[in-house]
Amino acid sequence: MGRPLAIDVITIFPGMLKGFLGESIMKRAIESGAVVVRVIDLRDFTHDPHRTTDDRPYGGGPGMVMKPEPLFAATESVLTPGAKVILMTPQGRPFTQRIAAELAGERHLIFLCGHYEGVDERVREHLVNDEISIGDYVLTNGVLAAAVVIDAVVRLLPGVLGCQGSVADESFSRGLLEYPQYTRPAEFRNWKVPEVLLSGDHAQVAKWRREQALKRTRERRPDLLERFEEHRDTPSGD
Ligand code: JDE
Repeated sequence: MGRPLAIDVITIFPGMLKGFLGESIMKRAIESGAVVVRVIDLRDFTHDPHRTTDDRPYGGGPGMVMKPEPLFAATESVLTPGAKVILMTPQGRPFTQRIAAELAGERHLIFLCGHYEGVDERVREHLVNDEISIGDYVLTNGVLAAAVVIDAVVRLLPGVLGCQGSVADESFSRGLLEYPQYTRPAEFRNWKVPEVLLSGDHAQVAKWRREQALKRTRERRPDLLERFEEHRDTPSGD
């Protein structure tokens, strides 16, 4: 096994990550030491009786803004040289498989999970060094967005998926959608598995799968196909 990836998640909803971290591949990745995850309660870095993490915006207007002091104190309590401090926000760079691979090569990731209308701009300017969006929609807070990114990154760490070799083989890693998959039985309610998959002819199977992946990508995600044709030799989903 290589060096472990350290991940800190700073949030006012630490409980929202407990189920995610305690199940399936994420649980095994933690048990195996491939990743070390700490969940930090932002309220532990407040000093007032109400444990306040947000306040009204200067200049007026609706909604609340996350205060800088608790976010700086919580981050600085875990900061290491070279750590990547990531803010989850709809304004960030759109998350892709390529960014997942990039983050899987880091040593220490610190996720700041925004809430309300956003965070004080000084957090962005002087604390954060990356901003990531998981898509064009608004969540009530960034912790589920951080969980999505962590999931995509941890499965890429050496040893986490076992010997399936499935990461490199995924057609999405090559910029296409997956081909259709079938398992037994060969006939179910009169619906038959395509004959070629039962033929044992590996070259024909590979050809069929390539065609199906291209057809599916053309129908559902022509945007991916354009990029696939532009950079046929770049090994990533971006
Ligand atoms: C992350 N895609 C969506 C939401 C927000 C109006 C209301 C709320 C740091 O600032 C944030 C963070 C979040 C939570 O994350 C997401 C998300 N990827 O929603 C807001 C923005 N406008 C602000």
